[in-house]
Amino acid sequence: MTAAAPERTQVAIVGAGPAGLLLSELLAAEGVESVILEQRSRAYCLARVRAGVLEHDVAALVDALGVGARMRRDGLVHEGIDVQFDGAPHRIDFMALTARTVVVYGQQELTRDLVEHLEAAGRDLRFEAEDVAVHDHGSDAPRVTFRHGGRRRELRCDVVAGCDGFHGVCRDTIPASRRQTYSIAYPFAWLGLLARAAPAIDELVYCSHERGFALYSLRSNEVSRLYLQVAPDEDVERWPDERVWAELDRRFARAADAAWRPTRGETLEKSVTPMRSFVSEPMRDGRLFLAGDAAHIVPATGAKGLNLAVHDVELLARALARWLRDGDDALAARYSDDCLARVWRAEDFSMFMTRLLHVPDDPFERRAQLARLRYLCASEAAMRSLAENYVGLPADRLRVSAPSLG
Ligand code: RFL
Ligand code: PHB
Repeated sequence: MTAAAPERTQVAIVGAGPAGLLLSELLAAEGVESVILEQRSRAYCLARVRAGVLEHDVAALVDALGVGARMRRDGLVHEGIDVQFDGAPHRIDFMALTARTVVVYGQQELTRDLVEHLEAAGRDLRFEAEDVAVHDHGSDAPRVTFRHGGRRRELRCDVVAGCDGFHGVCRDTIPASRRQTYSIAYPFAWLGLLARAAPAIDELVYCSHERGFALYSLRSNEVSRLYLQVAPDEDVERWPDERVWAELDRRFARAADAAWRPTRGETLEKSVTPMRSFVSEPMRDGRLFLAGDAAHIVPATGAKGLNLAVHDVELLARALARWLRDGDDALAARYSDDCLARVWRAEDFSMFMTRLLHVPDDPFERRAQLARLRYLCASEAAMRSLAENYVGLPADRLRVSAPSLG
């Protein structure tokens, strides 16, 4: 295989998930050049079904970048969620409790909006980049090597942004002696179903049932997204459509309305997702900066993964612009600490939501959990705490800046 002449950019971005795509947009808005290297094909990236909930400020950022037209048209603004247990739904009213909302808009759609916007603007986005490897990030002249279009290539840069998700290569480029990882593996996974079916709900229903957790979400007025708590090693083949719908009917059953059940429809996608919590610290090593799932994973119960990725790259773009354009590295020096303040808050909230709703084996734990659920839905203070975390906390709630008592 022949080698192409080395190329150069300011920021080499590894990965075209939401973190990498949005980082490229944000950098361009600051006048900083970047190249995105993505191992998968364009079609694969646009077809990947994942998250669905955008925090209030994340939706506002997408808008401010000029990429929000379709999200504002097709996205669904939700002013609350239902928490269901003992066969009855209980509403948590975000609007009343926080004056903020969330936008339900598929990550798949946001990815399409970003890819099309980057391509229309003529930005450098390369799909099917193979064998991506980061070199010399401890020096002033980092490089990324890869294969593309049948040639070996080298991209020289000022900084590498590792936006390559949990299974990417960037995190492991940092020597184990210079990072610390923290993780929890939960004893269950989610079976996710995307169905062409008009949702029988107006807002998401998080349901804790003796048979296990279930989540009723949606993508549009015609497409529903449903999840079931299953065993961690569950084989999707053991879940033909009829079994999935029957189990959803059981878990979502409402005592006050025996006829109510999820609307059925053609299966568009079905898969099993593990639930895990993971953080790798610090999020920077030399000239390699990690963002999004490359540095941290949350269980999906809190709907925080995509939102965290966006918050990371918002800080990263600002820090890199200050450094590479203005010569001031103060924000770059703080990048990891600034991100981790929000990351750990979201880790705690996601673990809280997961433990609140997924059914434990231990009967003592289950009875305590039901007491927690009843308290949550009876106490305005408890509901407000959940609501403000769910819609997204402003930065000033992530640190204690002054003594608050005394
Ligand atoms: P991504 O989206 O994984 O993108 C990483 C990209 O890097 C590429 N890549 C490489 N490229 C080049 N060379 C390599 N060696 C590479 N290795 C990997 C990959 O192909 C990919 O394109 O990470 P990013 O950008 O950090 O974004 C994170 C989000 O995708 C993730 O946190 C969310 O999907 C999590 N999540 C949710 N987040 C929310 O905020 N709200 C939700 O409602 C929500 N629901 C969910 C979720 C995730 C789920 N699954 C399937 C994990 C529901 C589910 C079921
Ligand atoms: C989704 O719609 O995919 C979704 C919504 C809320 C969650 C997780 C996933 O907490």
